[in-house]
Amino acid sequence: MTIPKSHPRYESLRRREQLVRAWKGRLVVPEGLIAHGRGEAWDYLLGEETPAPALVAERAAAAFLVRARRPVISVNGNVAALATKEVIRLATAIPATIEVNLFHRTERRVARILARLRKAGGKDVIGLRPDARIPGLPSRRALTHRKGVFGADVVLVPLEDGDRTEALVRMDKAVVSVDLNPLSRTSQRATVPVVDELTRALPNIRRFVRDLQGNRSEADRLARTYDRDANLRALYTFLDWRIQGLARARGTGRRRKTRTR
Ligand code: PTJ
Repeated sequence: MTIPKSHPRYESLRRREQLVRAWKGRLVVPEGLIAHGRGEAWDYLLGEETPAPALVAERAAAAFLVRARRPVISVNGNVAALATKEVIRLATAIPATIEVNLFHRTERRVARILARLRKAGGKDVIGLRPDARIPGLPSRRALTHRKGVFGADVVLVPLEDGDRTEALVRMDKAVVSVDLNPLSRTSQRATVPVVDELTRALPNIRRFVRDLQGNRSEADRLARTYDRDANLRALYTFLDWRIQGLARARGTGRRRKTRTR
């Protein structure tokens, strides 16, 4: 299906098409389509734009990644479907290792996602033949690499399940999450929870990485002073303001700002 660029929901529909295509190509699992719908619902509430608190978290995320000794970006099926190029651009900018790590793991799907990342220019990309296990994780998500997530000091985990975030934090790693759901266990447990849509968050983080690479003292300051609880509180306040605004607009018969189909 060709979606006209003039369609008011062009970006959202394009993302859906990308996911469906990746599902047909067996990169994405059906559960990934459900997870995407959940993310979309939150994005509606957030106004389909990066909220200011998310921008603050994205800058802090960049600071952690710039200062890291062994930064790793974890990629699953949905992330590969939606943001292969952006993951590679970010990994190149940091620079970071990319590890394919799947919740619904099959070696074939890992191989397919690896091939997609390499074809798009990914160099330091691993995932097959894992040589370590994340302690305390019963799922196949635990299978990992010493050179990747297992040995990392900072791990970027987009569209993650809460179990692994918790396990990685227990391992004393700094975990940067990207998850539109501010109530998910991932957002609640990550060191730097970025509550934003993946394809908006990754380019923002990359821009901040570029800025901070030229200003290490600012990166140090940000990593030292970043307050995740205050940032999440600001996000909840933003959500509250959005919903109150929608309620007021309805009460007065004014048009809602939320874009609808
Ligand atoms: O490819 P696999 O096997 O590793 O499986 C990937 C999924 C996504 C199915 C797996 O990690 C999973 O089940 O994730 P969850 O527990 O559903 O969590 C995904 C989270 O990502 C949810 O909280 C969604 O709100 C959020 N989300 C979905 N799409 C986006 C998103 N957040 C940001 N940007 C999105 N585009």
